[in-house]
Amino acid sequence: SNEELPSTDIITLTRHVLAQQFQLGAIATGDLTLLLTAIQTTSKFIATNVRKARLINLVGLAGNSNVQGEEQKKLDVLSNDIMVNSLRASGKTAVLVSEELEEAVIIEDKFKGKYCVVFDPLDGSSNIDAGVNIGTIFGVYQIAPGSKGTISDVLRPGSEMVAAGYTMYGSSCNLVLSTGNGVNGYTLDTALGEFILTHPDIKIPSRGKIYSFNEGNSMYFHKPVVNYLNSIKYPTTGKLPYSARYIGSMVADVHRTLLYGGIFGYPDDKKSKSGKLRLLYEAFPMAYLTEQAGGVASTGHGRILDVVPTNIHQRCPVFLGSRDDVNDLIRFYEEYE
Ligand code: AHM
Ligand code: MG
Repeated sequence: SNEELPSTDIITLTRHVLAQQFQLGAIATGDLTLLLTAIQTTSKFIATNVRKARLINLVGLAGNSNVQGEEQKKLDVLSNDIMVNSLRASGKTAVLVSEELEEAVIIEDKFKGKYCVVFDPLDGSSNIDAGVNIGTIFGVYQIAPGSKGTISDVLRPGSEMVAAGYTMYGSSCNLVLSTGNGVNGYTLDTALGEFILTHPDIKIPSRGKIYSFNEGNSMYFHKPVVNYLNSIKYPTTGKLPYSARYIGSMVADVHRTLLYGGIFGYPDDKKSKSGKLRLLYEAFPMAYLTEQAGGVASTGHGRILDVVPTNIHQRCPVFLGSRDDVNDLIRFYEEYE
């Protein structure tokens, strides 16, 4: 009969990354695979907490006490703790930068490894209490040769990252990852507790039909952005206008952009001089994934991955997505230069 048999040869994230590392031969020590195993574990742990948040009173403000008198932690604080603990214990990290922590964490010698991880443990905070998609964003650097792991190991352009990705907590839990060799998407099989390769070799369409901006900020936008948005909303020469989609969770908006194409933007404007999104653990990882998927990621004035950070929490304007769409926007910027 035509009945499809279930596959007996599933490709888990660990298997897939290991296979890619094998191809690199001698350079690969398996350390990155182990680091990614730790990151997968944190994503699974955060995913279960996100799912049961309403039931165990994790939403809302931190500082409430539960019946046992223990402090209830907000989901984003909890997610941060989960990541710091797991990444430290992996023995593979030297420096950690989290959106939730003012200072970088320098890992003590006992646990020190050669990777630095920059992350936003739970991005999209305004969406948490409404049950809308949220996610974890991460980027990985390797410490410079001879370095013991200092802040300068993460104040480097995004182009020097060795891996980047995000996990989206939505109707399913999806981990999207690049180790510098294309982009792959994995879906958590909750019964197995494994991320299974479901979206191999993601490529962004060269042009899309969707734009994703917080247009509520329009009165603050600079001219190039205003003119660009008008050009796609009121097209000339018989083209159709673009559709608007804006979730307000970067992970969800970027995920859709990677799969469907189009443009996602969070510009700098008259109110927010550098935009809103953080360079190290929001803009860089998403720009890295976008480029690896064949798209373009720009500040409007240049390539995001070329920006050299001076501060771990600095902000950066972000435009990313389909090659043709982002290049259209860049042309509007060039008119004003
Ligand atoms: P957060 O780190 O406080 O969650 O803010 C980051 C989020 C991004 O996920 C999203 O792209 C953006 O903020 C949305 O901002 P706004 O509500 O201004 O549109
Ligand atoms: Mg954030």
